[in-house]
Amino acid sequence: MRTDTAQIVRLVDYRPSDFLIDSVELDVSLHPTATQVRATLVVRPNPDGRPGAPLVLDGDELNLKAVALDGRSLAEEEFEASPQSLTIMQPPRQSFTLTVETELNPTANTKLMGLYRSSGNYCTQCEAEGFRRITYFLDRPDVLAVYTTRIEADRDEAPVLLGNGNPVESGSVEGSNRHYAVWEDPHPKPSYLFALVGGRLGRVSKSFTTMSGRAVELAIYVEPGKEDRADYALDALERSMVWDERVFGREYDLDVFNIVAVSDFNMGAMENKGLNIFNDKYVLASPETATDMDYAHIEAIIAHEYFHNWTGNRVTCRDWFQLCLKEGLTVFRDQEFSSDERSRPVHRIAEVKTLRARQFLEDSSPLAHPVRPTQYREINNFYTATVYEKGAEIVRMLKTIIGNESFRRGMDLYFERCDGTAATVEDFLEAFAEVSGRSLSHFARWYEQSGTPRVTVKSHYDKAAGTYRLDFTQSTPPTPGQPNKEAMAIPVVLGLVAHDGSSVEAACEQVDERGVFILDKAADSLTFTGVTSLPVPSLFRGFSAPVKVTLDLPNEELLVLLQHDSDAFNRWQAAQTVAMRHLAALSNGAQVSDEEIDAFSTALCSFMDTDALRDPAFAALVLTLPSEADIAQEIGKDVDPDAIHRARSDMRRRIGKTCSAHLHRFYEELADSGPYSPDAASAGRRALRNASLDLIAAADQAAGEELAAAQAESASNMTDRLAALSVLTTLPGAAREEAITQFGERYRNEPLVMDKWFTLQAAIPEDDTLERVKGLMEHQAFSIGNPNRVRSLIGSFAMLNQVQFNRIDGAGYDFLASIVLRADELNPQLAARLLTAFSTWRMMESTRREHAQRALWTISRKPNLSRDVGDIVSRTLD
Ligand code: 0A1
Ligand code: ZN
Repeated sequence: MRTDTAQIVRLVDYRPSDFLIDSVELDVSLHPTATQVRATLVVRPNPDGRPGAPLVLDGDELNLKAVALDGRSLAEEEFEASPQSLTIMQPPRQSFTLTVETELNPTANTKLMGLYRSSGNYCTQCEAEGFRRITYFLDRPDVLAVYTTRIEADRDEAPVLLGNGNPVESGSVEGSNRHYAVWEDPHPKPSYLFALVGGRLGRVSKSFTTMSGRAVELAIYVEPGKEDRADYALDALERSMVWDERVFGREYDLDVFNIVAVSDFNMGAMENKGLNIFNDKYVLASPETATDMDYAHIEAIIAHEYFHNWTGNRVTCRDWFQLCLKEGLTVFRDQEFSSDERSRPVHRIAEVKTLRARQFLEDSSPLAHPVRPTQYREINNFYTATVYEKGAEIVRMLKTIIGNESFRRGMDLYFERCDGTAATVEDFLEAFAEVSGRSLSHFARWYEQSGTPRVTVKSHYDKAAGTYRLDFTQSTPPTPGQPNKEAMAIPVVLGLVAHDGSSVEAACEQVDERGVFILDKAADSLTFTGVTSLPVPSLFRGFSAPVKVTLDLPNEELLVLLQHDSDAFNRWQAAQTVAMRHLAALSNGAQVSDEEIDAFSTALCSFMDTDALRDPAFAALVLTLPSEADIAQEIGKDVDPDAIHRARSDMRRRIGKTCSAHLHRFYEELADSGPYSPDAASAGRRALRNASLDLIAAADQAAGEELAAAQAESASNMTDRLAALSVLTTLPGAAREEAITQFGERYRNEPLVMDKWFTLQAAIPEDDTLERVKGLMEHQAFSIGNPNRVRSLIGSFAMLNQVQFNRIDGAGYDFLASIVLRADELNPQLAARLLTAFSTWRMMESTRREHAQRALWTISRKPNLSRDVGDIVSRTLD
């Protein structure tokens, strides 16, 4: 394979930098194709580094204009420069000043790393290694400096100039149409948190007073004319700040907090100190253009980036192997925030659905890696569900194990001890070990061992003795580089439920008063005494550990939990488990009798009778069957996506028939009333109504089509309009095509809505979808250079459309391979992310497997692949 065969970076090779940089003065003169950057660095040898070592600064595609040391231009023999690095052979042994000038072309920067342009505005992205595309630097997270940034630009082109920290000066450049602004960030930070913005932007703002009385000006900058669509994000920011003060005692530390929304961004958003930069999809919302889910994502991502101010910025990471230290912890914090702001059980179910769909999938694929990886070729490929989502689950398990009070004390100690430093996972765990007095050395294995543990539970009831025994075994399958696994420390939160729904108060030594048992051996048993009738065990309440559970309970007993468990998560889980058993059997060609499906549907009906209108959001989740991708994962090998699609459609139809009366009733009773509000309760009613519509349409195409077409036409908000259109996409025919055309016309000037339109069409499970997707690539709203557009159309086809991406003729794979190669020439990060859709290839049946392997080989043989794509393709094929 001819890729950029960059070296592998290994955790064991970590050593401190030979030099430190105390301060950085950056002077950036913005120009579309010739931006001038002058960096003045105060550098000194690191007492922990190698004495007498040369100073080697990182660069990436840089164009060096001048270099001076303590004000003296360096002679040719005193340094070595290439676009990739700048070496000063014999730097002074004490502190010195290095001045480096570079010239950049932000217009030509299609990788969207470093300084680039989006809709004509200038912006930066420096995590993980983008700062080295601006100037030569020690571009590693353990080199912390204070920054002063002077930004200069044409007043017309960039009336707004923003930097990190606080604004200290601004003015005109005499004799020109240019102006400047100076920003000072007093908090030492690594280079990945640097940012600047220059452009024509609209603004919304609000004053905030912190708990100690500090005044902070909050502002969000967006495309002019879209200011009112930033109100929800601004409100979410304020709520996040209040929450972090209340729950974690964390206060904001600058005079301003700015957020800028841009249309071209590789990820969701970025936590640059005092100047967050966001993908506009996670800022802009109005009832006509955004769904309930969009509002929820905006709230979560605004919170996430804000929370990084303490978990990531004030305490940063020593090296990129510690990425989970900031990401897992910050995801945990944003999940807690959303749970407090919305419904905790509903949010927990949503978290677990995402974890299973993305992280469990990754953990069982050739791309599986530990939450703290031990090596990488390209760090951009490690912003994964494992680092983020499983990283958050580890923090949650820690809290479960040591308890709420110790957890908060541990966080306080961590902040106190590590503030202003670049920390490690060990530093984090040490704080909790200390406050709780517990050893966490076994628990730490969660950071090191990849793969999803499987826990099998067998139950035995001895009526005569009044004892109930649960036998647990655990094992973790082999993953790349880790053939043999050790037992994990798994917190199991559990309870026993009687068949009549009352909770069983039985004693068991190993279970504490909170119902927590720690399974830390390969096998262990719990014996409960004083059990007078056969109970149903409710295990892993609230999904207390990221494991796969196999339980020997019959469906009827699981359905007792759906009706009666005090733990809402397990009520939902019970329905999912029974549904999954049927779906897997049907997909494998087994007959599932009408009685069995009826028993399930009837349980759903009685659940709906008692609970649905009390918590519609929860009911909508219970009514939604596991996805086709979930079923494929459950089956695990020789997967036939067509059989899965038929099975799921069949089961939806059968449930829709049995529950028809309930569904129609909800559809009518939950009809839109009053003006749109994105709050969780209103969103829940819409969710249940639209889940009902989906099942009505599955059982009765004509009725579904009529209702959905009318709703698509008359809806007063995007949630209902999109849900209706989504139902229509399952029903081939003229009504659908008409609705798609109308939607496309109506929103042709709304790029973020056109993304939804691309996604819906890319997900149609029919044979001509591939041609449709190819046709849509020619649509005026599509652009191969914009990550949101590419992910909406191509990413959705590959990730959401199981049957068409995995076409038996291999055409879906060939298509994705060709797009990956095209995208790689512009934006390697985007290309590499698309490519991860192939990570399921080994679980397909043999014909598909061969086609996928051929497509992957085609990619791997292409000359000059980026490191991003080269790394993913080689690991996927390994
Ligand atoms: N730290 C950000 C994620 C992020 C990572 C890399 C980026 O570069 C393209 C951008 C953003 C977060 O966790 O939100
Ligand atoms: Zn983050």
